[in-house]
Formats: sequence, structure tokens, C-alpha cells
Amino acid sequence: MLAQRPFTIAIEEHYNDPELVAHFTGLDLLRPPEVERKLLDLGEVRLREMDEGAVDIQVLSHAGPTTQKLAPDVAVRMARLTNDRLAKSIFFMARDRFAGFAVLPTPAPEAAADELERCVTELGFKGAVVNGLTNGKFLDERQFWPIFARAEALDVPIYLHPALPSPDVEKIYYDGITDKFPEFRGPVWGFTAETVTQAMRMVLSGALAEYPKLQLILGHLGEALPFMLWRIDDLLARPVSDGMTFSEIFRRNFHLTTSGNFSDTALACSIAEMGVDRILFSVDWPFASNKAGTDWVMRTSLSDADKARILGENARKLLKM
Ligand code: GRE
Ligand code: ZN
Repeated sequence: MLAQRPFTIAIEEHYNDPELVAHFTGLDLLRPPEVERKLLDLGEVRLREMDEGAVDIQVLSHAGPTTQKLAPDVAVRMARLTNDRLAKSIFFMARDRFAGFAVLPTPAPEAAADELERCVTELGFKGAVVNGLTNGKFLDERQFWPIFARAEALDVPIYLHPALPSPDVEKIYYDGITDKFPEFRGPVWGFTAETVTQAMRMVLSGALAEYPKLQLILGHLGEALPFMLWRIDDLLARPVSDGMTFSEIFRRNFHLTTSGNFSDTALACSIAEMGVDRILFSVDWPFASNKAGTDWVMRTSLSDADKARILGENARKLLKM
């Protein structure tokens, strides 16, 4: 079965480190017990579902919340331990099937830049994932720019992944609905609203003018941004930096993945806005099914060449695999 499909790399695929998640007990993350069990599996169950869905390689990242929500000293210590453990798991469980994205101790930005470099140069990781705000701060604040400088110098991407919104935001935006639809504050909309704001702030703050080669990744087919680009350009009505419009910077500095959004129309919009070379396959396992994801791509009306680009070739290039 694997042989008939294009080589397939999925890059927003989650796991949990038992010692790191122990810092976040008591949060209502809306996760069914079987999902929690799969997050802890870096062996049999995960590999079986990869085989069922013809996913050749998972690039593993820690599920949220993670080191973004810890005190600086704890974040530094836990990032190191977690990344070392992930590297060991990859090596001993299935080094031909798994690769890794680092967790970064963003509450200590200089240490986060150093940890990124250590993970890439010593552990062979492909980049890093940042899960939502850093103790209430968006990533475009200047204190975090050393992380971007290092990522750009190392030529590795940073994945801007969602997390649950902060309690203030939850109260104002989601109160009154979450009793009936708890998913509203999470994957249904809360994740998207926060992550799209994070991404837009990266463009509008000038961070990407300072680091023009930095590559950021958004999941869920761009957190709705492809659909909004024309309107954003139109209403800003002026260049953002270096004479470039918002959408020009977005197309230069972002790649998008299909994680948990297997929609033909969202994919068509994303390809039309970004070009097929900037669209990468992802599942968002275990929150979505590998087989549902790969079957969907194979069922689309894309050319065989474009399917191969999305399923694996674009990831191979971006992550140098
Ligand atoms: C999560 O808890 O992190 C999550 C979900 C559902 C979809 C995606 C996702 O609960 O990351
Ligand atoms: Zn995810």
C-alpha cells in the first residue's frame, strides 16, 4: 500500500511527554481518554495508524499546553528534558518513521534560541513548535526576536500552533456558549482566533522585515488567513514594510498545512493564494485520522505531481529531509 502512494510526511503530529504534561493537570482540555492514551504512545498504536493511513513519517511535536505556559526557569529545564526524551524515543522506537520539532522555553527567549540551536545541531530536529501565547504575550514582542534570528540563521521553520485562549479572552469571547459547546473556545474557533492574530502580528510588527528569510508554519490551512488576504490588503491600503503588502509578506514567510482541515474548498483557496509549493500535508494526529487525511488528498482533483508535492516533497524541501 505504501508503495502506491507518494512518499508522505505529516508534520503537525502530536505526542505528550509524561513529565511535561504533569505540569498542566486540572485543565479541561476537552480530550477523550483514548486521545490522551494515543498522545502518550510513541510505538505500536501510532505506527499501526500511520500504516493504515499510509503516512511514512510523522514529524512529532508536543501537544499544547507546553513550555509557553511555565515560569522561565522551569521552562528552560523542562524543554531540555522533553527534547532529549523525544530525541531518544525517535532513535530507539522508529528512527525511519519519526522526526522531531523542539519545544522552546519561550519564557526565557535567549535560552529558547540556544535550545533551538542545540535541538537542530545536536538532536537532528527539523525546527520548533510554539503553542499559543507565552504567559499572555504574543510572539512578535521584541524580547522574542532572538528566537527568530536563530531560526533564520539555522534555516529551520517555526510552527505557530494554537493553544487554549487565556482566561480573560475565554470570558469575554466564549462565556455563555461554552457550557453547551465547549469546543467553541478550543478547536472550533478559539484556537483559530488566537493563532491568526499571532500570525498577523508577526507580519504587522515588522518582525518579518527584520528576518525576511524566517519561515513560519500555520496549520489548519492557514487559520482562515488565505480567505482574508484580499480584504486585509485592501483595508490596510498601504505597504507593511519594505514596500511589500501584507499578503506579499505572508506568501514569502509562511507555509500552511492541511492539519485537521480536510476541506476541498479551503485547500483550493490556500493553493490559489499561496502556490502549491507552500502547502504541506499534515493530519493533527491523534485529533484527526491519518487515513481520512491521506484518502482525502488522493481523492482531490489535483494532479499526481501536486499530490506528491503536498504529501511529501514540500516537507522534504522545507525540513531538509
Ligand atoms: C487539542 O486539544 O490540542 C486539539 C483538540 C482538537 C483538535 C486539535 C487539537 O482538542 O490540537
Ligand atoms: Zn495540532
